[in-house]
Amino acid sequence: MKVFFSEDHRLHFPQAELSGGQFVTPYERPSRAEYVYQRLKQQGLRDIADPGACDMGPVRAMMDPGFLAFLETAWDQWKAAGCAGEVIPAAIPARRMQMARPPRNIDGLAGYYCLAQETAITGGTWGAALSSMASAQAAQRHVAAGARAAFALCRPPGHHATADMYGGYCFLNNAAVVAQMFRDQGAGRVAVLDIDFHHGNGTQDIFYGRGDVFFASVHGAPEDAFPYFLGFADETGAGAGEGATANYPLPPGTGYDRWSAALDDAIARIRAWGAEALVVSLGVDAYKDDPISFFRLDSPDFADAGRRIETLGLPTVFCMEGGYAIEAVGINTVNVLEGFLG
Ligand code: Q9C
Ligand code: ZN
Repeated sequence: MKVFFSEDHRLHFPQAELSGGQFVTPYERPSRAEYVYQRLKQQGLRDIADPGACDMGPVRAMMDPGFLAFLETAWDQWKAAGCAGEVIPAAIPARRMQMARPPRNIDGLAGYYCLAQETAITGGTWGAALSSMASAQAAQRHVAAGARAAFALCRPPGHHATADMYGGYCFLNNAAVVAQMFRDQGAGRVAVLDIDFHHGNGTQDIFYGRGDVFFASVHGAPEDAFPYFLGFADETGAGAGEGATANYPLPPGTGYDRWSAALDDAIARIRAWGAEALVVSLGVDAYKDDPISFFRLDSPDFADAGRRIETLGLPTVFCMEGGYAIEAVGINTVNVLEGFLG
């Protein structure tokens, strides 16, 4: 399976993540990608290519222009305003502030585009986010050209980002752009299967009202897990998208039996729906030793999950999302790909 990976992910390495009222070294750190890269090579998945530049066309077509301009200039504006640290806004529009409009002040503007304050922006964030998107797009083009599957080793991840919000370590929604690229190239129906521990709120939001992209997510129940406010089982899509969203929220302590039953149901729904291409949001934070998650999957379970996903028989783009048990991230990610390859 061909892999796309850009070293430019290293441009994004904030010092600060707001966690438990303290600033800690971010869980989402460059070594995550390095461990996946090393494991790929170790296991003989050596066909690894730099993706080249991001194609801004599909990004601009999907994302809010003000949001993109914000991401590109946030660091410079923050510094120009005399702020000493990394971009972390204090105020976010909350209940009954739906009329919010983008303010001029950069602290207010960052809050306007932010959905969670753990995620800092630095001078390298925009470049890294573009390089992550570039890997996803290159993987999509490779599959569109006839390959059965490809793996985009995306960092930073994307599935929490909406068309106009960043957070949850995500800035640009790679999986959503890949799904749309399949549509633009003629696939009638595309599915996104999100197996990251966290609900893919951004991807869900982007496609919620649409009947042409199915979104399925297996994740920690929102009562107990980030992003807290989305991912309930009764979110099933709206309007033309009614029935094209499927959420499988699962409780703390969930092991592979229950998790894989949810995965099987998601796979059956995607099969019955008639998807012609598949995008997998591949997070491995469902792992038992993940430091910020509460499922109990073991490393061999990820290979079994890959086998099950393969049974769909679809052209498949894997986009890397989360996974924070640093050394196991490589093993678990590559296990999914190896399970898929059989
Ligand atoms: N104190 C992804 O897996 N909450 N994002 C962290 C740590 C945010 C996860 C809590 C988790 C975001 C792509
Ligand atoms: Zn996650």
